[in-house]
Amino acid sequence: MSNLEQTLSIIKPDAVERNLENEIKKEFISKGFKIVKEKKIQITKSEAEQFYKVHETKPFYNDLCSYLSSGPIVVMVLEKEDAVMANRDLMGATDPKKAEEGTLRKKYGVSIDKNSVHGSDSVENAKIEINFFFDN
Ligand code: IDP
Ligand code: MG
Repeated sequence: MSNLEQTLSIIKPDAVERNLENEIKKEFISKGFKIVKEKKIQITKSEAEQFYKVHETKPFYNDLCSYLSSGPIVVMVLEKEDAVMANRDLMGATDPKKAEEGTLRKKYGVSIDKNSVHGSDSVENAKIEINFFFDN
C-alpha cells in the first residue's frame, strides 16, 4: 500500500559553508525524494533552542543550538514513500564515524556535532518540524 510521507531535512551550517548544498540536494533527488519546499535561512539561537527543545537536558544542548544558528542552513520538506525512515537511512548514524558507507553523514559529516544534515525521526515530529519552519 502506498504511504506517501513528508519529512523535514536541514542541510546544516558545516555543509552549506563547504558549498555542499547542490550535491546533497542531488543525493535526495537521485533517491526519489521530491523537494516540495525549501528555503535558505539563518536562524537565531533562541529559534534553535525551540527547534531542539527535546534535547534541552543534554550536555551538548547549548553548543548544538549555537552551532545550528551559526550560519546559513537550507531547510527542506522532502516527500517520498516512507520519507521519514528513508531519509534517516540515507543520512546514516548521528556520528559520521559510525555511519555506513554511502550515507550522507559518512560522505559529508566531519564530526558528531558537524554531521551535515538533520532529518525528522518520526512522522509526528516531521509534522511539528515542518510547521516550525513553514507556516501554512
Ligand atoms: P540525530 O540528528 O541523528 O537525530 P539526535 O540524537 O537527535 O541525532 O541529536 C541531534 C543533534 O545533536 C545531532 O545531529 C548532533 O549534531 C548533535 N549531537 C547528538 N549527540 C551528540 C553528542 O554526544 N555530542 C555532540 N553533539 C551531539
Ligand atoms: Mg534527532
